[in-house]
Amino acid sequence: MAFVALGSNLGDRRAAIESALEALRRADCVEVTAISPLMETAPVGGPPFQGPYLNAACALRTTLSARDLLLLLLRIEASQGRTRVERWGPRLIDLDLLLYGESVIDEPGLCVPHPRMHERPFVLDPLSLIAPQAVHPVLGRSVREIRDAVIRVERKRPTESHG
Ligand code: A4P
Ligand code: MG
Repeated sequence: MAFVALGSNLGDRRAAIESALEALRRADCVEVTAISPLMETAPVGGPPFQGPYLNAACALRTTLSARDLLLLLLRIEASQGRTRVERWGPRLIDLDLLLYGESVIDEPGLCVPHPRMHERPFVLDPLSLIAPQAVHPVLGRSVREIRDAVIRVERKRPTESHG
C-alpha cells in the first residue's frame, strides 16, 4: 500500500484536490482504496500571508514502482498547471509520496518515507484517519503513534504561529 498527501492553497482548492484524485483513479495500474476528509490547515513555512491549505491523504494499491508513482504524481501536478516558483510557496496542487509499503528509498529526486511527514500535523491528521496502523519504516512506529506524539508537542508550545 502506498500513501499520498494532497495539498492546495490557491484558487479553487477543493476542485484541485478532487481533480488530482480523479486523475489518480483514472491512472493505469493504480487503485485508490481510501481517501481522507479534506481538512483546512494553517500554512507551515514558506512566505508570510499565504492563505490556508486544504489537505488530504489517500491510499493506493499499485503495481507501479515508487519512482513511476512519483513521476505520475509530478505529471498530475503539471497537468493542473503547477509551476514551481518558490519552495514552500503557495501552490495549486502539491502531491507528495508519503509511504510506499515499508520501502526506504533515498535517491536523487526520490525520498521515501517523505522526509518531513513525521513532523507535520497537516500530513499526519488526514493520514491517521485512513491508515492509523501503517508503519513508518525508519521510525518503526505507526502513523497514529507519530501523530499523537506530534500533537502533544504542538499543544505544549506557547501560542506560536506557524506561518
Ligand atoms: N521528491 C523527492 N521525494 C519525494 C516524495 N516522497 N514525494 C522530489 C514528492 N516529491 C518528492 O518537490 C520537489 C521535488 O521533491 C520533486 O520534484 C520530487 O522529485 P516540490 O513539491 O516541488 O517541492 P515543494 O513541495 O515546494 O517542497 P517540499 O520540500 O516538497 O515541500 P513540502 O514538504 O511538500 O511542503 N502547510 C500546510 N498547512 N499544508 C501543506 O500542504 N505544504 C508545504 C510544502 C508547506 N506548508 C504546508 C503544506
Ligand atoms: Mg511536494
